[in-house]
Amino acid sequence: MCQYLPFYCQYPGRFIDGLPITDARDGPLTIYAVGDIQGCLQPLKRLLDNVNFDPGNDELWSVGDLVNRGPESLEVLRFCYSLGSHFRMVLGNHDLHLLAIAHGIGCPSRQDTLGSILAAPDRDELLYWLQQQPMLIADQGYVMVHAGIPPQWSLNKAKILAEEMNNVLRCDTKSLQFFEHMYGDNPDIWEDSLLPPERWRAITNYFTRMRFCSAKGHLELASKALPDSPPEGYAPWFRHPSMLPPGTNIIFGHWAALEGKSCGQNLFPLDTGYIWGGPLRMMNLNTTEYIHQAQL
Ligand SMILES: [Mn+2]
Repeated sequence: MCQYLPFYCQYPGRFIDGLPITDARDGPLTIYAVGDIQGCLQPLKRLLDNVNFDPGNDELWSVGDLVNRGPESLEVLRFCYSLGSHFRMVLGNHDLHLLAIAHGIGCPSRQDTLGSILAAPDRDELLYWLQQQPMLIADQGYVMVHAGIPPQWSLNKAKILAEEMNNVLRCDTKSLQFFEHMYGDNPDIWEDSLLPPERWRAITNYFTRMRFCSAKGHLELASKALPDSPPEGYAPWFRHPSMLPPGTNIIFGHWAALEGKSCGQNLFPLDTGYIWGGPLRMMNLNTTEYIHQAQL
């Protein structure tokens, strides 16, 4: 199922782009990836207890949306931050919404539960850390994004555009400009000629909000349709022929209505909608096994 796993298993260390990194760890390293946590710390802790997660050795990856809607957004941020280099994540739309509000730009909605973070004495440290996080991780034989990768982008292109956003988020002036113009559904199609801030909004909408798109990559962000009954001319992003290398393993979240059902052989949908009454899903990346925590 995972074409890179045998290679990985020969070298139980860490890789970036296939090259082993020498570090001081010994013993087996297990990497787990968890779906949209959205401020629900207790089920996450149960999952980690159930697999005997070793924070000094194992790694926890998150598909993003650490915060919002759930009761313990601040505690989730603090917990993930406390894992140091043993935690890796990609940004989700709720994480970006939090950052925009913290910069005085976004408007909290009535369902938002971000107040405890904004009032916390350690908010600046936590938010600074959050804003350093990437929109795409390609490592260990997996590609992880919050929502997806559109059919018209190669993996290399997706990596380059994600890196462009890393640079935006790490620059004080560019990041403010980005957040000021982040909200909105247009442009609905990628063009290489797009210029900031529309360019940044388009990249962000693909990586963090996409569900349905056309075969050419037109985004349909307004639809509340179920995955099996898409609006005319559109389909779930992963149904279209893509530019990704065959067999690319994609870990993603964001789409609770998929209910974690199989989307294809190399696709790993991790958002099973804990915040909507479903289980919280975690995946062992070494084995591709799913582990679930039911509602507490
Ligand atoms: Mn999301």
